[in-house]
Formats: sequence, structure tokens, C-alpha cells
Amino acid sequence: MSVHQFRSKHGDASDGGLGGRLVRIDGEAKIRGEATYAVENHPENLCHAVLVGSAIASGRVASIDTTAAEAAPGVLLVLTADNQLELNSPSTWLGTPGPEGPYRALVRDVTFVGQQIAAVVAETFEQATAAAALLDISYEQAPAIYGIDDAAAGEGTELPPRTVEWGDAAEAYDAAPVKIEATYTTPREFHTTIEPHGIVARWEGDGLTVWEPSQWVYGMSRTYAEWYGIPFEKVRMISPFIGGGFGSKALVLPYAAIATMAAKMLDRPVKLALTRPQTFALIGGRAETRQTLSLGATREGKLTSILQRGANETSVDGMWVEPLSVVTSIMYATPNFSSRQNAVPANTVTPGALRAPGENPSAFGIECAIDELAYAVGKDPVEIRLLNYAEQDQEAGKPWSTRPLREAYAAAGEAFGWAKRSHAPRSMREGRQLIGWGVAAGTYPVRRTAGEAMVRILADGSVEVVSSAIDMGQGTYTILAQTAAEALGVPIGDVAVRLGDSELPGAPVAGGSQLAGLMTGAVHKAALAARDELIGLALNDPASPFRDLGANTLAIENGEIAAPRGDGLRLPLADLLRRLGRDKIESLRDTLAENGLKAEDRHRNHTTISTMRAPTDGDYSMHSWCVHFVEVRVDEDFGTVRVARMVSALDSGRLYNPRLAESQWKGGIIMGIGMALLEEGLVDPRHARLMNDNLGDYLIPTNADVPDLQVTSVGVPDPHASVLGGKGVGELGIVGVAPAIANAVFHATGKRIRDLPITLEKLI
Ligand code: MCN
Ligand code: MOS
Repeated sequence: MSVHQFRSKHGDASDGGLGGRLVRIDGEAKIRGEATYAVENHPENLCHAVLVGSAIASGRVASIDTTAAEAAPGVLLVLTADNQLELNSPSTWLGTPGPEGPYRALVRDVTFVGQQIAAVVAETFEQATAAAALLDISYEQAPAIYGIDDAAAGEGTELPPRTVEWGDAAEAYDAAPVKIEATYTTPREFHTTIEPHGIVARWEGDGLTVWEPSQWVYGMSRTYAEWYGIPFEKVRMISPFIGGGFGSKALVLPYAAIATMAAKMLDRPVKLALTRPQTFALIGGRAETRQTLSLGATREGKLTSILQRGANETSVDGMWVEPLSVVTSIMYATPNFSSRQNAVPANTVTPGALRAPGENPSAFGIECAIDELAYAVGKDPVEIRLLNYAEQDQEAGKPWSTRPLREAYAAAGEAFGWAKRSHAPRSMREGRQLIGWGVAAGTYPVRRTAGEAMVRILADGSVEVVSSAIDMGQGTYTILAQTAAEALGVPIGDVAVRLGDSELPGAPVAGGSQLAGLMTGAVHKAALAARDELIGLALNDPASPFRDLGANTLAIENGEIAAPRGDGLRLPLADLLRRLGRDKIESLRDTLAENGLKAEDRHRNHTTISTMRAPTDGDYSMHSWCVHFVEVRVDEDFGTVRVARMVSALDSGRLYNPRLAESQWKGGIIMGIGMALLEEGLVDPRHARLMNDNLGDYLIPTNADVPDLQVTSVGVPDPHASVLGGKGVGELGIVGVAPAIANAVFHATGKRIRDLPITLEKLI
């Protein structure tokens, strides 16, 4: 098995330190096709599993006749609910015990279309596929709920933890001279990662190896260990490359239980790769949402009340909460606030986390509503936002750690040319094209847990950084190399990084835009410890040529160790290690203590989200912030909307690598364009079946849909947010894009589209 580790080819690059614009050190391997993704691993004796999904959304599998499939060429095993292994019920991502009784991956009682009811394993993928078509399945169908608007769904259940209130919002709303009330809705959206989900599983005795794309190798390994009742250390999860996750690859799903049980039953490695439609059916995307916002304000547009009533879709046998108040409650100052939320069950797979879950639909509501208020009181949309600027976090009653949002409006507004905007809708045009300029803000909280990393200085003077943290494209390999190079004083080309393997030191989930901040912190700490140890040896070891110098410290620069002022003796690190007779200096460090945790919390920290700290934990409320200005062009005759240009200013604190941060922001903004104009899971209400479960019919932005995107950092280092002063980057960019576009469409056309996506039939 090959070990993927990366180092920069640009040995002397001056951009290799923290804050430098180093290109991705793993990029070249990906472009050359040298990066091995999970299902490209072919251990000896591999066989292939194909998953069969339910044709109905609700009811029972009455029978599955497997005779023909079992007799088909190459078939090794046909798995159904009748002959599957019963696994242990795993605990949740919070670490709380799962439901009573065993875990049965293949179901008999069906709750959504495509749900796993059988699997066929054969010598080849083609044989498994052909045999799967021979299964004779009969169903007893029951009525299904197609979604949040289905009358059969009702109001759902109230989510008491989602109730946020201060003052008396209803009374203040009734008394307000200016009132805005509107309902905003967002549809089901999907991750559409380039790499579909899949797994290669191999048992050796009671040891399990899985190759599976993973945003969290420790968390997912825990579930495997619990399913099979084996020690955590007996699971090896390998995931050096992930072709995009966006929240969809952080948890173990039923298909993985099926592949691992087949491998166990056959005592052979098994590969199970989901088809693209199966990724839509089996992996919960963003929940459909609905929220009604009532804003009360003075005649000048100063908010006196925000009242929000929201609902999100969940599944009939699971629970997903897409928190709708998270931006509503912090973006603007208001003396009275009330938000409540219900979850409405439908016959769908349980929805899940998709880039900025909660913040995204939350911002769509409040950032459109505040624009409506601006027009109701005749104020500029930027002016109304500054008038209602939240000077502190009112919900938490704490000051912001940093919030350069005024600076963001100023910088991006200036670069966009906002001052030249004419206020009235339909007042700007070029021929048959209506021009609209819109603005909206976004935010994402700073989340924190502890990370762990090992830094080694090797005999040849090169450096190795290892951690089970992952890189799904964000740039983890690169920024960790930069962190170690800077802390140790070695050239970037001398640092190699290895990630994505549960054998390596622990790391929490690459979710909630926390990984960069906490892993740079852990690597920084480990690198400084290794450096201090080496300097200590150089000063004190009898074999060291520096011993007689009488210095009390030494400097390491450009891979050489020298007396502090650089005069006198100077040695490459490799030479010093040789003189010392050491083949490496190694230091393992974690940031448990910095996060108020103890050594015994290690496993829980790395394998659950129970130790994740709230953004308001401590003296401050900590968030990243952004502002998007957008120009749309709407064809007056056809209603087609084009985003012509966008200027965004974003605050993620200190940037570890501006090139990568900008790329992350732009990636988020592009997904925001998709959310605004294209993305929508279309469900046939008769059958509760997703109709566009493929990349031909589920539309996401192509290059032709994306204009020139200008992004500027207005961040300043935030010492409260992380060890090195950075705040989250990965999810920030998407937040606020959809409302900015919706507001621009209103400005262009005079039509308020409150139901995403903004398709042409809603405009003409
Ligand atoms: N960064 C930086 N300065 C900072 C913080 C981050 O330069 N102060 C840069 C670094 O290159 C870092 C990256 O931004 O690797 C992302 O850092 P961070 O915001 O900490 O996010 P995570 O590493 O925790 O990544 C997860 C985040 C999430 S939650 C989703 S969803 C998402 C995202 O990242 N999915 C992605 N970005 C993605 N990018 C790609 N290509 N693919 C995905 O699936
Ligand atoms: Mo991101 S949706 O928190 O993986």
C-alpha cells in the first residue's frame, strides 16, 4: 500500500511561511492522477457489491425472491433483511448511546425511495449489477409524505431548544409603525461532490481496514468499532484524498455496514461504490426550509422587533435540525426577538449537514427581509444595515471578539461602485436587460475543539507532520506544512505532511470550519516543542559543537542552526542530528488543555462532537463575517437571470494562506449562486420520489454561470478565536450569497422572489 505524503516542490518559496500564498502541495499529485481515491484501492481477492434500493417511499418489502440472482454467474452472496448480520447499535455523533436493540442496515419497513433493501455481491461489478436486476421484489405500499408542504405532514413537532426570545416581540410588532411580514422558503439541496461515496472494506481476523472518503476518520472509525464490538484500535480507516465532502462524508452510513458485513461473511475484501442517483437517495442533503419573518420598525427603519416562525424538513424515522435563527438572532440589533422552529417529518432520507447548515437558510430569510424593510422606509440597503448594526451579541450578551463588518461594507461597496446605484426597482437597464444591484451579509460561528499532531525532525534534516486530520480540498496539507516550516525555521520544501489515516494522531471532524484553526494550533505547538528540544540538545549535549558556546539559546533559520546573531558556528540540522547521534526528534502535542479538556477526554474529543465549544463560550461571541455585493442582469422578455459580477469582503481573522482562503470563499460563493438560481431537489408529490437525482437534471453552476468574483479580506488576527488568530473560512463564503442575488433580482425587476431557486418562470 502506498503512503501519500506531500511536500512542496517549491523549496525556496518565500510564500512558504504562514500567511504566504503557497500553491497546494498535494495539487500536483491530483493533476497527475497519482492521488488514489478510496474506491481505487484494489486489495487482493476483491469482490464487488451493488446496493438495491426501494422502489416505494413508504410501506413494506413483502418479499424478495433471490433465486435467480443467486444462480447468476459470479454471484457470491445476496444480502437482504433476512440474512444480514445484526450489528450493535452505534452511539450518536455526540457520543450518546444509540437506540435499544441491534442495528439492521438492510430494512424491511421502508421510509423513502432508494432506501437500502438488498445487496448483491459478485466477482465483478458487472455480474453484481446484472444479478441485482434479477431480484424479484414485491411491496406493500403505504401512503407517503412528499415534503414540508404536504398536508399530511402537518405542523410537525416543535423544537424547544430552537426557541430564542428576549423582550416581547409580538407586542412590539403589533405596535410598530412599519411592518414587514413575509415567508421565505428553500428547497432540498444536495452535495454533488465530484467523488461519489463508496467504500473498500477488508477484514483480517477481527481487524477491519476501510478505504472510504472521510471528513472524520476518528469519528467514523468509532462507529465501525461499535457496530462490530471490536476495539477502536482494530479499525484502520484510510482517507488521504476526498473529492469533496461539503458535510456529506463525516458520518458512517448504512451502505458501509452492508459492505463491511459482506466482507466479513465472505472473508474477502468488498468494494461498494454508490451510483450518482444513490448519492442523492441515501445521503441527506440540506433540508427543505420555510420561515415567516415579521419585522417591526420605526418610520426611519430602526428595528423594534424580529419575530420568526420556522420549519425544516426531517425524515419520519430520524431527526435533522436546520437551525433557522442562527443569523437572524445576531446580525441586527433589536430590543425584542422571538424565534421558534418545528421539524416536519417526510418520507425522505434524514437530511444532513451541507456547507453552513442553518446559517445559510437563516441568512436567506433575514437578509431578504431587511432589504424589504429598506424599501418600505425608502432607505438604501447598506444604510439600513448600518442603522441596525448589532454592536454586540444580544442573544449571548457578550461583545464580539472581532467584527469588521462596517469595514466590509465600506471596502466591498467602494470596489463595487455601490454609490452609483439608483434606488428604485427597474431603474437601471441596458437595452432589454434589467440591471439589479443587491447586497447581503453573512456570518459563520467560530467552532473549536482540540487537535493533535506529531512533528518529526528526521536525520536528513527534513520535517514530517502527521495527523489524522483530512484534506478534502480545503488546503490542510499545505497550511500545516506552512505552519511547521515557519515554527521550525526550515524551508517549506523540507516539510512533508501525512494525513487522513486513523493510525495517526487524533483529529476531530473537518466540519464547522474549525479544522484549520485547531490543527495549525496543534502543529504549531508540536513544532515549537521539537525545536525547543533540538535547541536544548544543541546547547547541552556533550556531543554538540554548540555546547561550549555558552549561549542560552540558538536560532534555526532556513534549515540551519546557529548562534542567535548568526555569527560563528552554523550547521544544517542534518549535521547536528548526526553529531548528536539522533535519527530523529519527535514531538506529539495536543491542544486539549487549551480547550479546557484533560488527557482522559482525548478519545471523546476526537471521536465525538460533544467537546465542541460554542462560539459564545468565554468572554466573547466569535464569528466570521462577510458582505456580498452583486450585479444581476435579467432578460426582460425571458426572465433569465445572469450574475454579472460580484464583489465580496470577508473577515476570517488571520489567513494562514490567502490564496487558499480566497479559493475557499469563491467556492462557497459559487455554491451560493447555485443555491440562488439553480439548485432544487424536485419531488414528485404522488410518489414522494426525487425526480432529478443526477447531475444532468440537478443543476449546479458551470463556469459559464460564474462571473468574475472579487474577494477581499478585511480580517484582523483574532487572538480569542484560535491559537494563531484565524477564524473559519470554509463555510463563510456561501452565507449571504442567495439573499444578495434575490435582492439584486428585486432591484432589477421589482419582483420579490422569496422561494428559492429564482427560476425564470417565477419572474415572468
Ligand atoms: N484557511 C486560511 N485561514 C484561516 C482559515 C482557513 O487560510 N484563518 C484556509 C486553509 O486553506 C484551510 C481552509 O481555508 O485549509 C479551510 O479551513 P476551515 O475554515 O478551518 O475549514 P475546515 O478545514 O474545517 O474544512 C471544512 C469546511 C467545511 S465545514 C465544508 S462543508 C467545506 C469546506 O471546508 N467543504 C469543502 N470547504 C471545502 N472545500 C472543498 N474543496 N471541498 C469541500 O468539500
Ligand atoms: Mo461542513 S457542512 O460543517 O462539513
